[in-house]
Amino acid sequence: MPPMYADYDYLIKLLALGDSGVGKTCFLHQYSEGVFHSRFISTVGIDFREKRLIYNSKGINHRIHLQLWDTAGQERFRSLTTSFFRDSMGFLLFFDITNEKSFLEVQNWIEQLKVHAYCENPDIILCGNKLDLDYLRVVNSQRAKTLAEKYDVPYIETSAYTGENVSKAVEMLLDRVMLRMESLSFPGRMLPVNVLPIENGQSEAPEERIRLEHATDKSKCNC
Ligand SMILES: Nc1nc2c(ncn2[C@@H]2O[C@H](COP(=O)(O)OP(=O)(O)O)[C@@H](O)[C@H]2O)c(=O)[nH]1
Ligand SMILES: [Mg+2]
Repeated sequence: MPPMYADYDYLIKLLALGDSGVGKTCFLHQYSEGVFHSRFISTVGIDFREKRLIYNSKGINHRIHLQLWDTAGQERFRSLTTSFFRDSMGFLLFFDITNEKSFLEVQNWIEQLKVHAYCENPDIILCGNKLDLDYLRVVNSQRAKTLAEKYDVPYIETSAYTGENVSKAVEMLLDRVMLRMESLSFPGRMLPVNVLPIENGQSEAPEERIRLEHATDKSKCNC
């Protein structure tokens, strides 16, 4: 059989986490489609969204195939198993700035990630979502920043409704994931600079994909 080549350089899988109702599905939809659906219902069986990016690192363009995995309702039952965390290279951890409980649960989500993700110190961005509802805010920014500092993760406030900081949050995570990838692949080389979306979709991804499996292998993580 002739070899098949991927039309991208990196397949990056990111996972959205956090309590039910914090806006994960809306966020991913806003990021991939650029629109907000107040009553968005995921198609059964499709629990990830995809996007192509050109990631420029030290003058070199890398073609990124981004997969953004949604937890599609399982978070309600606290039944997210290792398989869900295992293959993800980075995590968008959400709470709702208008919902105290969702913020209190952040610690539990981080503890779960530490146990089940590719390493004890996985790449996470903490996202305080629903920034457009600032007038209903119950979690002030400083509290969230203090928690984020405790776990040494960046904190950003987003709105899946207006789109504010949605791309920025994903790019922040991608920067960290790529930095880890590159430090594992080529120690000491290449620092990411910026991320540009590809306007038009490309041909269908072939079966054989370039994966950076080593980055999801706990034994080889350098954290
Ligand atoms: N105002 C506002 N509502 C949001 C935002 N994100 C999500 N929602 C609403 O919050 C509810 C839960 O959103 P959803 O994406 O299903 O949350 P999930 O359970 O975490 O996937 C829905 O009614 C959304 O319309 C946001 O940024 N601003
Ligand atoms: Mg959802």
